[in-house]
Amino acid sequence: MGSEGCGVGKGSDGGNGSDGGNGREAVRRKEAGLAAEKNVRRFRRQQTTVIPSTTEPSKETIRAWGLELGFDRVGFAPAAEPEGVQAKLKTWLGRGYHANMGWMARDPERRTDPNLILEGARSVIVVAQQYLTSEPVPSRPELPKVSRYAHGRDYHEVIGKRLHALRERIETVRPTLRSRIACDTSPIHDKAYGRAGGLGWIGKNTCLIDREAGSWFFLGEMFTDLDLAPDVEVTDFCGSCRACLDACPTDAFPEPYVLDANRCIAYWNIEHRGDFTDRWGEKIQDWLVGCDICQEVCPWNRKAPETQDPDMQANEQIVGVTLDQWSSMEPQEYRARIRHSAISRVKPADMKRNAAAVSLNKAAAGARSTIQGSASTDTAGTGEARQGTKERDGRGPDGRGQDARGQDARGQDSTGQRAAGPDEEEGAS
Ligand code: B12
Ligand code: SF4
Ligand code: SF4
Repeated sequence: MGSEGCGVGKGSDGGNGSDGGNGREAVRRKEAGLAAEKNVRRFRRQQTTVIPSTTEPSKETIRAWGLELGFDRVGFAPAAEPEGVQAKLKTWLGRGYHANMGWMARDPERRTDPNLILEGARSVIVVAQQYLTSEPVPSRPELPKVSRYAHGRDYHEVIGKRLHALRERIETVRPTLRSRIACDTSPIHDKAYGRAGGLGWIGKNTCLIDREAGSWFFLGEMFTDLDLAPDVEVTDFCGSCRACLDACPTDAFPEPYVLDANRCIAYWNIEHRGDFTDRWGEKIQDWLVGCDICQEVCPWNRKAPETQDPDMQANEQIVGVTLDQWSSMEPQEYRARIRHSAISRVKPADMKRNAAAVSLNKAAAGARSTIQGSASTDTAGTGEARQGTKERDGRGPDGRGQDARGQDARGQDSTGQRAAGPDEEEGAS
């Protein structure tokens, strides 16, 4: 998602003690003024070239520290523009696929040029934080659907904090470390660096996917001046599968690997400000916040691991709220409730808009179901599950049924065996 756009920069970072941005540094800068800041920058530049580091923690040490701090995976990417991403990003913006996310169009160079993030960057530590839990979506049938990314504690906060802790550990070995931390908080293309650091491939649904971990994970980065060899990139394992493209109820993929935010539910119920237009109130169906469909159907998510991380567990304050409660909530209560949640991206008025639309959609679906129920003896599906021409029918790409918790879609089949991925199933390479 795009917390970076709001400029709040939660969990974001202007750098460490030697790269500006923390509390002490901010105060010092304020006192010293702009001229002094320029001197500091000049000094730092000299420092990089004049004082070579003699001690560097190894990749394996950093990886072990990262895992110890709670990350699920740690990788290393080169501090170079991830291959082809700048051109892809510009084409995407040129086609207006960023909808009203004007902040996406600012500074496209910065998103993919590590030197614009940290001058003299030499490597990028990339981290993955799994967020799939056993909590079903919706939590209970009477509740609205809040997509999984927003169930637990705000990932910007969690990843930011852990990256800061990782940096402190690295500094015990390399006190002169220059670094910059990001997690969807700066104009940086998180997935491109995650991909370059071996955390997965960018799938046709545009999410970063790993064969073992699926795609239910968040990404964060630390740009550093450490000399660390990059990890090996992962091959694209989408093969000939197109489950996500076919399942998207709003045809948001103009082509594989390209998402048009103008047609994505997650854009409309999270990023769009103000009233819905073009019948988007209906098109969001019963998704109050975000949308998980193109991930739920992905075969690589069938056996994605559930995280036990306390910070990622579903928060009842978020997943246990009824539509009526969301609709009538005072802004003050709303803010208190969503304070440590990724939902803080959704403004109180926009949450009311979403809740009103979902209520209408549920009522319409209920009415359709009643009519269908009296006209036919076919009771295989609920009205809700039949809404819309392309709506998810509760089945994965192989037609296997899925309960409200998406259990089977995650491959927890009776044998307990890992479901084959698309290549294994279809022999594609
Ligand atoms: C803007 C944004 C959105 C927008 C647009 C989504 C999009 N796909 O661009 C909206 C609001 C729709 C959105 C939705 C979601 N988002 Co979002 N979002 C972002 C954000 C801020 C920027 C993404 C971006 O740069 N888009 C621009 C286009 C150009 O990039 P792109 O989609 O990656 O598309 C390009 C690639 O696929 C590339 N490509 C294709 N093949 C290849 C091959 C190679 C070799 C390379 C290099 C590139 C490449 O070409 C495409 C160009 O069209 C990032 C955080 C960040 N700062 O990076 C989070 C981020 C992508 N979002 C995230 C999440 C969790 C979500 C949701 C799951 C939340 C939800 N449940 O509702 C959905 C998923 C929808 C989806 N299928 O993508 C995570 C994804 C984690 C992961 N495992 O992939 C991120 C990384 C945040 C984070 N730090 O964890 N999001
Ligand atoms: S998040 Fe939902 S609406 Fe957006 S592309 Fe995926 S399936 Fe389509
Ligand atoms: S559903 Fe299939 S095509 Fe889509 S991302 Fe997953 S493996 Fe790739």
